[in-house]
Amino acid sequence: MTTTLYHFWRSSASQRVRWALAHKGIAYQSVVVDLHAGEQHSADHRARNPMGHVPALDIDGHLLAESVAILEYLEETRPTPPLYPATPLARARVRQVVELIASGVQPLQNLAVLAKVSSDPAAQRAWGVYFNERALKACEALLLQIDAELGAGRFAVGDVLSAADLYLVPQLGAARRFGMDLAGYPRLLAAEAAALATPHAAGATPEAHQPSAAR
Ligand SMILES: N[C@@H](CCC(=O)N[C@@H](CS)C(=O)NCC(=O)O)C(=O)O
Repeated sequence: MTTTLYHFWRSSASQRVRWALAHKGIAYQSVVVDLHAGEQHSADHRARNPMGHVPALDIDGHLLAESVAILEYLEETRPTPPLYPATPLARARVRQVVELIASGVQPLQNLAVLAKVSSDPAAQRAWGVYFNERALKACEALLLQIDAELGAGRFAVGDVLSAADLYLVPQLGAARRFGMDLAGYPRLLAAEAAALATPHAAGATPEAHQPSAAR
């Protein structure tokens, strides 16, 4: 049965799922939904995801959307290699980081929200920076708390790559696209460097999927 990912190169939520699929060794067919051309609003795409967002994943004969639901489905159906740690507390911490990003910042700065906020690129940028600074500051403090609680690790949570990293790295990319200098977040940068050095990180990045990369 073919697995198909509907995604867009620059989408941070798509990057999370590309990375999870690669991490778990799941081959997929790639279908681009061009957000800049408004293809997310087409009837075809709304049938895949009524919210009109990417990513959507057709897997095992099911059409799934929402990256959190997709990652947890992949984890439950293909547990190895894992993306969530074994102990309940560490799993809760991974989910806390995931939620901080998936609910606490990314939805506030996606294309539809920015378009509603203003048509002025400078105002959109100021909005994006405000919400990214707020969330990244919280995330920096959270990772330090987790280090104190579970023992300092190389990645966002502990010494094993987890879903927390798959959310953190794309969000740092989004913050940079808003022009932010991230030097004030050393714990986040250290986790990012460790995560980007893992085997499947580079293949999931926006740069690896932008249209010019395929030519
Ligand atoms: N909570 C969703 C977020 C999906 C989402 O916001 N996707 C963005 C791209 S990163 C999108 O499709 N935006 C289209 C738009 O805003 O029109 C998930 O984690 O999958």
